[in-house]
Amino acid sequence: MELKGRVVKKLADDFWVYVNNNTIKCKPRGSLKSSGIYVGDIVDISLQNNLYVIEKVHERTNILIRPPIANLDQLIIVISSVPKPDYMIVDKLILFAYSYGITPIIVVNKQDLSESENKYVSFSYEKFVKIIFVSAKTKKNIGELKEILTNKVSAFAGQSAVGKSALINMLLKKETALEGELSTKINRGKNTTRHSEIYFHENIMIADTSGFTSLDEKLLPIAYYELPYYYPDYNQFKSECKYSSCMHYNEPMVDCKIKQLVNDNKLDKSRYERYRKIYKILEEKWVKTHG
Ligand SMILES: Nc1nc2c(ncn2[C@@H]2O[C@H](COP(=O)(O)OP(=O)(O)OP(=O)(O)O)[C@@H](O)[C@H]2O)c(=O)[nH]1
Ligand SMILES: [Mg+2]
Ligand SMILES: [Zn+2]
Repeated sequence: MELKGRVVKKLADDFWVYVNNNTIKCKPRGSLKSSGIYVGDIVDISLQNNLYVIEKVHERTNILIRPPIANLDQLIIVISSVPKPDYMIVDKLILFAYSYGITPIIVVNKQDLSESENKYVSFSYEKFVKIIFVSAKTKKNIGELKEILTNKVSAFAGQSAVGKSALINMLLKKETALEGELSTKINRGKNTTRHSEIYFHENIMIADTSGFTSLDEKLLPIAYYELPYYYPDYNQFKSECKYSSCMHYNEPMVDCKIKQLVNDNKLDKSRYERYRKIYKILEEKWVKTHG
């Protein structure tokens, strides 16, 4: 009999598959290469000579190489008032998520300390990204966060010290830091393979993916001319730009609705400035690789 489950941990040739509230240790069937099976994969397993074997890997919705993980549903981008958010990181993480078909969600933590970022975050992002204002300390709105995470595989990302571990440990009911996270920190040398693992509690699944914090924009799988496509806040107005291919970049303001809206403070000016910076970086990268 075949069972369907999700790979939640991988160590060399051993795989741990979560099936019906049990974690079962498996080996891949001879014809399947271990390197072709990722944490996050949905697999069929069957019992063969008292040993569970992975028979088949189901089609993936997405796959990340660094950190190695498949079928990620959501990227939880955590910010806080202290340390102050670097919104460039937020914008890059949103782009990263969209380019892989992962839903970005913004969590504004440490509401007990200050609500100083709430207004800006709402103005700039709430039209296209779900935002949850929480406190890991007082547990404010943790119910809402749990609801969003239920039955999904999510990864947490964001600057250091915003409270990712505090939130994850609370959600997973762990008192100490995640084992996996510690090991990634220790093994952060250049050539070590990144560990990835999915931790779960009830129906919340969290991928330990410490590699997201320092996202390099050069890794964004986007060509500069595709950039406008990944800005839902701009897309809703782009039919009002003179040219359907408007990049909202070199076009003069009379021809670009986005520039006009930014100029009228209807769209966030600083997010637009970051858009220009990212555009420029991607354009330079494109020129370098395409001459
Ligand atoms: N006041 C307050 N402090 C918090 C809250 N959440 C986390 N902290 C504190 O913020 C500090 C950093 O939290 P961590 O969870 O370690 O942050 P992190 O995002 O995991 O940081 P890195 O692992 O370095 O990426 C710790 O001292 C926490 O106790 C919160 O909601 N309110
Ligand atoms: Mg941490
Ligand atoms: Zn335009």
